[in-house]
Amino acid sequence: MNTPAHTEKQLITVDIDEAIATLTLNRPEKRNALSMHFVRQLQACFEALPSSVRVVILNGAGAHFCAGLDLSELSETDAGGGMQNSMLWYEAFAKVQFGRLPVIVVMQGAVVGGGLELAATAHVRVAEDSAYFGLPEGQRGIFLGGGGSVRVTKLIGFSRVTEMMLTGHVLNATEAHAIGLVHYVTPAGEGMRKARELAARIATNAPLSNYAILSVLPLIAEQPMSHGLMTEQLIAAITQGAPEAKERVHAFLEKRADKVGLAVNP
Ligand code: 1HE
Repeated sequence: MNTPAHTEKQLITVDIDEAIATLTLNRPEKRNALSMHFVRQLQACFEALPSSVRVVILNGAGAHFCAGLDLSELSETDAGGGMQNSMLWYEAFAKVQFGRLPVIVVMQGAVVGGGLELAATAHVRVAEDSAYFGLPEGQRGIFLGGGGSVRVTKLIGFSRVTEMMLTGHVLNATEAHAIGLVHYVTPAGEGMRKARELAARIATNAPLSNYAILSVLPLIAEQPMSHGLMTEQLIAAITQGAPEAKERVHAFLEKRADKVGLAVNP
């Protein structure tokens, strides 16, 4: 249950260092379990980020990234309330996935249920080697309700999600990397360093390119091929025509720009 102390607590800390904002889920005593209040705060934090921010790093305090839905809130929820709760999660998670900012998530320990649904909203996923990934909804007698049946399924496929939900199969960080659920695996305690390195690179991309990657690429992925190719042509022409693209291409041709490197590879 949400006590007054819980609803008053600042459940997310925000640290802004020039173009990079670090948002930390800060309820380690409950393994960062997501109450409705927590989900609302997440949305509010994303909405309040100043325009100077170019990249977000999302992480969780303590030994676990996120234990999913706060199960203590379920006992009083009826069907209508459950649907409203899902809508609230969808609204908040849309701010993460379809906002103006690239989001890098750093995970350790449990990334389960709603925690995995949250991780699936991010654009780049970094797992420390302690991270493990599960969908224990079947065990708890419930179902995914934070968009995971859409997002996690798109990431790792319908068959794997079905099997994980039925059997309680938990993936370790190496397995999650092998199937593309996470992009990078780091040793313990190294996740934030990796995320900052990636964030610094993302922040130097042309803003219009980052916009196209975050806002147009997901639309293209949903479109039939002929529509997708047309959408691609349009956004390609718009980005190529922008003055910033001209300057960046000239810089490369005049040997003033970095070559493609392997610096960010895992
Ligand atoms: C919680 C929650 C929670 C911990 N809701 N309170 N999620 C789950 O089924 C995961 C349930 N949690 C666990 O399996 C374990 O807590 C962990 C493996 C994540 C961590 O274990 P451990 O030994 O480090 O911690 P703990 O002793 O189990 O938990 C510490 C406290 O956090 C304890 O409360 P306390 O008052 O006794 O100290 C736990 O009750 C509390 N806690 N996890 C509420 N999830 C939008 S739909 C999404 C559907 C789902 O997410 S289903 C999956 C739910």
